[in-house]
Amino acid sequence: MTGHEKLQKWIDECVELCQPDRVVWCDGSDEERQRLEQEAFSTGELIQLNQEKLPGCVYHRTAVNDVARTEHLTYICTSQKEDAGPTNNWMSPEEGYSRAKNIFRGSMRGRTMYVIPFSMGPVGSPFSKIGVELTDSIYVVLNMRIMTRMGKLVLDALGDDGDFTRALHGKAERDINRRLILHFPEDNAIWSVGSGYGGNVLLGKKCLALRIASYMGKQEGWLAEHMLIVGIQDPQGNTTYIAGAFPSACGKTNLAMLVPPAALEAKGFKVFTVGDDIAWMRVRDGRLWAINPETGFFGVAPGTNWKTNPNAMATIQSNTIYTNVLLKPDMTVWWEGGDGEPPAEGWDWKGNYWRPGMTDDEGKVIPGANPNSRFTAPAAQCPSIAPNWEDPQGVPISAIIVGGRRAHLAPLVYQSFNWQHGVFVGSTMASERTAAQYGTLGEVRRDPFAMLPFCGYNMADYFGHLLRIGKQLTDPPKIFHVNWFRQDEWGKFMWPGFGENLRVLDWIIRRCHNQVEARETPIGYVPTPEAMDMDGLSLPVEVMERLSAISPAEWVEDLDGVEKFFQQFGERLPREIWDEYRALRGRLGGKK
Ligand code: O2Y
Ligand code: MN
Repeated sequence: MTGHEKLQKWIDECVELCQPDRVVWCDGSDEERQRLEQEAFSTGELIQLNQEKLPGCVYHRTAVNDVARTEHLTYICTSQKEDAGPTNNWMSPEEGYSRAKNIFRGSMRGRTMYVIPFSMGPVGSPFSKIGVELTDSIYVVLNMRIMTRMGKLVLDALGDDGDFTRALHGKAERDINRRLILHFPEDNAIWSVGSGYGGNVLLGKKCLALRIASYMGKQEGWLAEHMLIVGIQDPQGNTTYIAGAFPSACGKTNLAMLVPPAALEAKGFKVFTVGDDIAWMRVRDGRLWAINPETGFFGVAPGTNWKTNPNAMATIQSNTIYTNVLLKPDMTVWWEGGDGEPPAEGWDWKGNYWRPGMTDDEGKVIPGANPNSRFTAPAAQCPSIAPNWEDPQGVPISAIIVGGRRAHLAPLVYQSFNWQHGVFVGSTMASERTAAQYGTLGEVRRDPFAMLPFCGYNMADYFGHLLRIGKQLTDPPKIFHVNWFRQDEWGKFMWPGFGENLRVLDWIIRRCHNQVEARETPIGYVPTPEAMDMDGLSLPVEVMERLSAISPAEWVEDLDGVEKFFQQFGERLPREIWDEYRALRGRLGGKK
């Protein structure tokens, strides 16, 4: 099927290992999609949804033990343990291959192995990378079709000797005790076995576009980041691009598809979505340019509705794969935090008959949709998609925003003093766990640049790489920290809500263009109370002041946690990061 000898040899080896009954090369055509869907309908792997109400949409349920990424089974397999670093699970490549082979061996008997050539980034763009995923899952093929450019055009671009990431996936028994998600950055390879869901199996996404690509970026001098990309057009018609790093479950998709508040829309502001999860960035002419390497959104369904994210809702009305949501009797779908009243009955994400308020043996209410249920939808269908979202040269980034969920401490927004200080701010990024997340409520999880689960090498080296990239930039993006989640003494959110965030982005943009003053504090620059455009929003000045207030005592206490986090990297942590740490302590009056 291919003149690419290395590719053919690798496929032969995988066939020998997994023993599929047949091998099918995916061409990416619509005829192929229809054929695979029909086959999946006949086996029950997919259910066809109501084609009048949701044209082109299908439904899938995963195994009950297979509903989210499994970080504890995710490994970076480098020859030296230190190269994976203290924040990654590590296994030697020998052990990784050997343990995974034991699970893969013969696991595709009676099944088909699909060959998916895919490109992360527009085919032919200087940013792009090619991968080939082998999988025994039609669900994976159909998701990859939405999330990546795939098929014949990619195989043609690969030619007879192009480089590619070897990505092998097998469902095996989908037994959590026989599940491994392994990355071999030194071999440009990914092996994922024992799962059929999401980030574990759509190997172009978290595995390639973040873990393997971050390693490639360090070797080749570019950045693979867990960041959304959004363009804001001001009333004069100028568009400024912002990249934003937020931990999972902090509203990245909603921010990427923001609808301007009415008063700002009336002035002529527009928001354009470039990407909602991953940014690949390169230095050109002293600036940082970014592409979204994906072509779809793999978004969380619960909480998404026509009020919280109308652009996402419009996107998912057709050609969408719904996973683990509630199935209604009219063959449409519903989820908690979706639109309208819960349906009177339906089938829950486990396939059981469901009525609202039903309880389990422990008396807990049974949700219709899994909290991590998803939609996979084409980016091109998003009403706010930027006209240039597929520009092979990328878009120029003027600001990078980072942020987590902090009830106290962090102000609504602050600007770092410069790139080096901004890298420090990103490296101290943290989020408090919510009730929806595994772990202790309120516990602070350090998640530098939201890359903790996704950096394919030692995070200390990652900070060093960011610092080096900064030295190549004559016009670097300004780095900001935001916190939409600050609470008052009664536990009430002080910022009125997600829909108003464009006011903060507008201040950030005006800072980038030196159009607005700010107040200098020990942690960085914060807005003066009158600096933000508050037209159409009545927020008392005292609240704005409290949103920007800084408590040096709280910051000094937080620095103790930062110090502990940094200490695990030992000698490998760049000196500049410790310099920034000490400088901040000094500015706060809390010298050690
Ligand atoms: O649970 C999964 O497998 C999906 S995780 C995910 C999906 C889309 C975008 N981001 C994430 C994430 O965990 O950051
Ligand atoms: Mn993500």
